[in-house]
Parts: sequence; C-alpha cells; structure tokens
Amino acid sequence: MAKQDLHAYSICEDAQAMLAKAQKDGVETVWDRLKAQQPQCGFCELGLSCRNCVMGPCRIDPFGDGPQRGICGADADVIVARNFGRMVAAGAAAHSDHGRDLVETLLAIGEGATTDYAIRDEAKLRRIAEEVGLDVAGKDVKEVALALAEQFYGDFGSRRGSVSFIDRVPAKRRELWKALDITPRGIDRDVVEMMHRTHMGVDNDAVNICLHAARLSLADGWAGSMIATELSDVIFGTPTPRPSKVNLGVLKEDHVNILVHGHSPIVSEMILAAVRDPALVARAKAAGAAGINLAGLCCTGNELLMRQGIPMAGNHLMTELALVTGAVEVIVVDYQCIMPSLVTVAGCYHSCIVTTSPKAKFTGATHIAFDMQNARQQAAAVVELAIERYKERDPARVDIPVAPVDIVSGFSNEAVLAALGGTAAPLIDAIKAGKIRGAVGIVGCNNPKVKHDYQNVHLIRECIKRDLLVLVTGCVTVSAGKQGLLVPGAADMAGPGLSEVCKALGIPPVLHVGSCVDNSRILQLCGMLATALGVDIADLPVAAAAPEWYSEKAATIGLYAVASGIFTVLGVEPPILGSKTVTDLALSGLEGVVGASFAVEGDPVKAADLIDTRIRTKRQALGLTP
Ligand code: XCC
Ligand code: SF4
Repeated sequence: MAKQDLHAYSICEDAQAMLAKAQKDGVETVWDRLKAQQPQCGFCELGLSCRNCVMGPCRIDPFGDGPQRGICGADADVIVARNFGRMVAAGAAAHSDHGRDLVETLLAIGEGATTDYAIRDEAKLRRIAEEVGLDVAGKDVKEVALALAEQFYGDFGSRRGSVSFIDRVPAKRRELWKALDITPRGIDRDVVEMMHRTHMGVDNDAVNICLHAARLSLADGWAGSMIATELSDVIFGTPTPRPSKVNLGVLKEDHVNILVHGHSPIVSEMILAAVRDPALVARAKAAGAAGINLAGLCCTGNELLMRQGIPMAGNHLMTELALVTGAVEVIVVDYQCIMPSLVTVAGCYHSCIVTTSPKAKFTGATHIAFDMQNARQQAAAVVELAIERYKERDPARVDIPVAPVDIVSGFSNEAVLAALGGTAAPLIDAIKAGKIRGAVGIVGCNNPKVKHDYQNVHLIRECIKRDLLVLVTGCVTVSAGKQGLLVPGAADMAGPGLSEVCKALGIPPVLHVGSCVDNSRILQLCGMLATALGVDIADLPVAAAAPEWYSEKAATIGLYAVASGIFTVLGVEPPILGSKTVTDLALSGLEGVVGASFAVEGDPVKAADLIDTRIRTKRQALGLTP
C-alpha cells in the first residue's frame, strides 16, 4: 500500500506506525487481503446466494433480469431470511458455547474435580442460585455450585418452557414475547431449530424465519451470554472500577511480552496467575528481561481488564499489528475473532501463537491443551515458552510506537449500583431531571471496510455531547480508551448535564461494562430500570449501536437488543438488502412487532441524530423534557 494511504486505514497513531512497519517488513495485513478480494460478491453482500443444498448453489438476480428463484423454488425473501437466520444462529452458538465452558468450570468446582479454579464471589453465587429458584439454605459452596451448574445446563437443553433468567425481563416484555411465541426456551434447542428450519423445504416464510431468529437471539442475550457473564463473575470475581492503560504502548521493550486473545477468562486468568509466579519471573530475569508483562487483545483482554486491571494492547484490527512491533513473544488464544493470519505474521518475527482449546486449533500454531485439571501447569508452560522466545527477539526490529493512555474500567452493574449508593434511584432521578437524557450501548468490533476506530469514536463523542451516557463493551472499549474517553476527565467532552453528574460521581461519561457477552449486563440494567419505572424496555430513553461490526455474534447481539425493545443502529450494512420483505421488517416493521427496529447509518453524526431523535420521543412519551 502507498505511504499516503496509511492514514486512511485507521485514526490511531499506533496503527498507522505499525502499518508502515508492516510494509517495510513485508508483512501482509487484513487491509491488503481486503484489497485483494475486490470486487466482493454482490449476490453475497445482498444475501441473495444460497448453498444450503447441492441442487445449488443458487443466486437471485437483484436487478430482476435473471433468475428470481433458486432451483428448489426459494425466492429472494426466503433465501435472505434463511441466510440471516443461520448468521444469528452462529453468533448465538459462539457466545453460548463460551457460556457453557463456564458452566463446566462451575460443575468441576462443585464436584471437587479441579483445584485450579475456585469461587471468588460466593455471595454472588448464592444470590444467583436463589434468584433462579434454588434452595441454598444450609448448603456449602460446592453444593450450591453443583446445583447452579445443573440448573444452567437445563438452559441449554430443550425441556424447559423458558430460560432461567426470564424474570429479569420486565413483565410487559415477557407478555409480548409470549403473545408472539418468541420466548427463548433453550439455547441449543433454539439454535438447532434454526438449522432445521433453514434446511431445504422447511420454513419458507421469511417473516416466520425472522421471528425465530429473534427468539434464538434472545436465548443468547438472556441466557447463553448472561450465564457466561454471571458465572465469570462468580468464578473470577465481580468487577469493580479500577485504573489501567491501553494501546500498543502497554508493551514493554525490556520485558517478556505475552498477549491473551480470544474471549474466555478461563485460560487468560490462569496465564495471569502464571506471569505473577516469582519462580517464572526469576527465570525471565535470568534470560535478560526486566520481568514478564501481560496485556490483552479483544474480549479475553476485556475480561482481564474488567476484573484485574490488566492493560489492553488493542482491538480486532490491532491484533496483527501488535505482532509487527517485534516485541511480542507469545499470543495465547482461546477462541473467536482470532485471525488465522496471526500464525503467518508471527512467523515473520520471533513470535509464537499458542492455542489452548480443543475446539480452536490453528495449523502452524503451538497447541498447549488446557483443561480443568492442568490449567495452572499449562499456563506455566506457556510462560516458559515465552521466556524461551524472548531470547530469540531481535532488538533491532522492535518498535513500540506510542505511550499508553490511561483508562478506568470495571463498571459491572453491581459496581454502578454501589457507586450510586445501593439503588438505581439516583440514576433514574438524573434521567428524569434530564441531566442524563438517556443511555446508549455502543458495542462491537472493527471491520477493515470502515476506517479503523473512526465510527466507534465519533459516535461516542456525539452521544456524550448530547448528554447521553455511553456504555461500551468489546472492541469499542479500546477505540474509546485510546482517545481518552474512559477517564473521569473525559466529562469535559460531555454535555453540561452529563458532565455535572460524572464530576459529582467521579466517573467517566463512557463506562466500560465488559466483553461482548457482557452486553447481557446492559440487558439486565435495562430490565431493572424498566421494572423500577413500571414500563417496558421499549419505553426507556435508551439505544444501541454497533458502528464497525463484522462478526456473526454482533448480528445476534443487535437482534436481541431490538427484540428486547432497544433501537439499534448498525454502521455496516447487514447482508439482507436483497429482500424487500426482510429489509422492511428490520428497518421499520419490527417497530410494530417488538417495539424497536434497526437503522443502518455509517456516518457517526447522522447515527447520533437518529439515536437522539429516538431518545427525545421516548422521553416525551414518559412525560419528561426531551
Ligand atoms: Fe470480536 Fe469480542 Fe467483535 Fe471484538 S467486538 S471483533 S466479536 S472481539 Ni465482540
Ligand atoms: Fe438452491 Fe434451494 Fe438448494 Fe438453496 S436450498 S441451494 S436455493 S436449491
């Protein structure tokens, strides 16, 4: 790529510097491969291609000149809806299978089958067990863990009418779901049913497929992801506000640098324990390093940041570029959002990619299998490998381009309520008084089709200016943090009302609430606020946005937000525009069905205008000043 182009790819100084170095070092990046893929398939972009059976593949001509039906007779509406349904199923499967790993960890703790993992927040364990209807009186911690694990296994199955956390949903919303027959029943059941429905010759009504997509997304939001979040808190501790740092400057030139990447805290928490082991630190020093430095990428990074204050090196589009610093010994991964290219990029330096999960192996990577019995020992092996790699580092090729930026993280709902004095009443009062006009969850990924971090950052800035409190998760966390938006001082960038509230509480106007499964924290908070006000979630002055989303998981998150009653703006077009029926449903029809819909808007100022208009309408309907 030409030099002058680099600023077009990312707003971040560290990204620009590493893109230039990648060019110099002859490293291919995601942006090079995006270019090589041009032009991308227009049928697929519109959702109009189908390969659900081998009579096909088929495609529908969007201009009306060519075929309007697949070989089986499916039209554009059915093909688009089926493709979208499978996308949502894949996203729900990813989050929820991650959630299941936490249930398995809880079970192992309950059975006494692990000494590596334990319960760090017993009060939360008991609170949740009681909430879902278990009798915990007189039971010890292991017995409660066992009973709760069994209860949550039931949420994955097919024998219940609804999922365990259904009572977190406000009554009005529960009734609406019941009337629409979209109450989530069981995670695996609803995912499997989508695979069934989208087989040739099953569900051939686009709207009916979309309604089931809504139900299965709710099984993710209110069960799979919610279980992942709550059990991560129980096992690894409920987050509380703590300072940390972000960007490639968190790498240390004189240290052994290890990055954790992926999504689950199960592996990364053990790596953290190992890097703090004095014997391993001594070995690193013997190898000539000043110590061992751990930092995060993507959502497993968010998990460690929220609970432990471990710094973040970068988000999705920074993962290759982190290796280009030449300062990373090992990236240890679990699953999801790990570009296969990392193995190749690591091979251009002294770096090593370590995989840990039996369900996520990468050809060319080093596999160190983690399980409930060996996790601590395997984590030590990863750190030892990193120390060996450090000896191979070429100091002449190291470039850590920036100084790190301060952030504050750790705003679990428990922490937010504690900061407010134990109840949501002060937050509700601030909303009623119009100091905080509403709240916006700005979440999701990076996508090389969009200038890196541009839409994420500018939408946040526009929202806080309008006195909208912003909650961030996932890769948007890093986008926000790098621009100085995750510190209390950022209140100066907010409108007068929000600024006043933030300064009084000493909190940033942009709160980091966790990883992508932690979007369930936002659902829970909305449920709590709506119940306290005696209204539905759709009546609240809230909205959501995924400005730079790329992942199937983000499609699922967007849909469960909308199906929960939250207006959601996507910054990148979803592959549904080939069907007028599905597009109309998404952009307006859902409003009359579930009380919220999607908008697609890539311009952050226009996206903020859409959100603002929505929040104005909702405030007025509640009898508040707009
Ligand atoms: Fe992945 Fe979660 Fe998206 Fe980031 S935000 S690119 S899904 S790591 Ni979840
Ligand atoms: Fe073609 Fe129908 Fe088979 Fe899809 S399911 S590939 S549209 S024949």
